[in-house]
Amino acid sequence: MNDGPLGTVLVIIPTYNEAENIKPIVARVRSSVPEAHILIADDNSPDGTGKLADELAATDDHVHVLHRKGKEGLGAAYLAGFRWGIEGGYGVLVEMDADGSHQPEQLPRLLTALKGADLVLGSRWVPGGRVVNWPKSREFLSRGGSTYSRLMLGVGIRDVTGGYRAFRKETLEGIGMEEVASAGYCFQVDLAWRAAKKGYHIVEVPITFVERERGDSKMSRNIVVEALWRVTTWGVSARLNRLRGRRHN
Ligand SMILES: Nc1nc2c(ncn2[C@@H]2O[C@H](COP(=O)(O)OP(=O)(O)O)[C@@H](O)[C@H]2O)c(=O)[nH]1
Ligand SMILES: [Mg+2]
Repeated sequence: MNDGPLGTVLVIIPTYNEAENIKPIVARVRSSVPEAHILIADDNSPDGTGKLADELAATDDHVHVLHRKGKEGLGAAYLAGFRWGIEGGYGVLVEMDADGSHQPEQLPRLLTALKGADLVLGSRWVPGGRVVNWPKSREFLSRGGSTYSRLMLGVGIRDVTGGYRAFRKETLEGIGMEEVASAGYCFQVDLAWRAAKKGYHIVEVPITFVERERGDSKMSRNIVVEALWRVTTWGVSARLNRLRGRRHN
C-alpha cells in the first residue's frame, strides 16, 4: 500500500446524522482522488448513516467504516480515525466534513501542498479563499474566532478553526495527539497550535467553503463557548510561562 512518496492517503469523514450526505460525498472523494482510501467515523447516528456507510464499504475496497458507540464529538471521532489510519499504515491523514462544505475536488491542491509541508490547512481567510452561502453573522463569528485565537496564541495562521486539513502521519505522531481533549472547534485550534509550537511547517491553501445544503449543523453555543474559554486559558498560561521564564534567566 503506497501511492506516492508520502504513502497512501486516508480521508477521514466523521459523521453524525448525515444520511443524505454520505453517499454523494464518498462518490466525490472517490472520483477526485481515486487512489485515496476513506474512513467514515460514525457515532452510531440514529438516522442510519452507519448502515449506509456499510453498504458503501461492502462494494468498494477503498471505503472503510469505524462504528463508534455514541455521540462523543468531532474531536474524539477524529482521534479514533487517526489512530485507525496510523495503525493501518497510511502515510497521509485528511480531515473532511461529510456535508460538502469541504469540496473533494479541491483535495488534490491540499495534497500537492503537503509535499512541501508537515501540515496543510484548507483556508477560508487567505487570499483566494472564500465562503459560499454563509450569513454575515456566521462569517463574523468564524473570522473573529480565528483572529482572536491568532492573537491570543501568537500563531501566524489565518484560519485556525477550519476542518479541511491534510497531515503527514509523522506530524500527528509528533504533536502528542493523545493529549488532545477538546471536542468541537477547539479541537482544530488545539491540533494547529500544537503543530505550530513544535515548529512544524504549516501551509494554508485557499479553499472555497460551501455551507451545507442538506441535514443539520451540529454547531452549538457550547462548542463556541468551549473554544473561547480554552483558547483564552491557553493564551494566558503561555504568556505567564514566558514571563516566568524571563524572570529566571
Ligand atoms: N462522529 C461524529 N461526527 C460529528 C459529530 N459532530 C459533528 N460531526 C460531523 O462533523 C462534521 C462537521 O459538523 P457540522 O455539523 O457540519 O459542523 P459545522 O460545519 O461547523 O456546522 C460533519 O461531517 C458532522 O456529521 C460527532 O459528535 N461525532
Ligand atoms: Mg458543516
